[in-house]
Amino acid sequence: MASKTPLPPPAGPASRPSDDSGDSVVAERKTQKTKPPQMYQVVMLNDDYTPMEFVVVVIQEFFNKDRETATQIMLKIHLDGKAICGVYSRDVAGTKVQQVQEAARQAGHPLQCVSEPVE
Ligand code: TYC
Repeated sequence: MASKTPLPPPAGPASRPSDDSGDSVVAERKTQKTKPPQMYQVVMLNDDYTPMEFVVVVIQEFFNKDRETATQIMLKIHLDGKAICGVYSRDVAGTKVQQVQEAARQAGHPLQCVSEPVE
């Protein structure tokens, strides 16, 4: 078979009618469709009985802070009555609260923390 039927020229922009005739209309969305998820801050509360050292260790362990940062947060709670330990999605914030409450319960301290929507 020496003779072959020549292939048709490749279809491309030049051989095809343009998709955009110039009079098409594109609807632009005015507002963002999806909002960023609501975030939750975990706030730790002061009390008169939980040892400072225990609070520092809890903040280091469950909120991934170094010892110096954890100490500063603990002192802020002690002086101001409360402080934010971290900001997370709702599920993660809820888990942090449970972890802190369980650690405090096991150790016999009244340490409390709560999760609340940011803003
Ligand atoms: N106020 C406590 C004390 O004097 C220390 C403390 C700090 C307790 C922070 C709770 O979230 C807390 N021993």
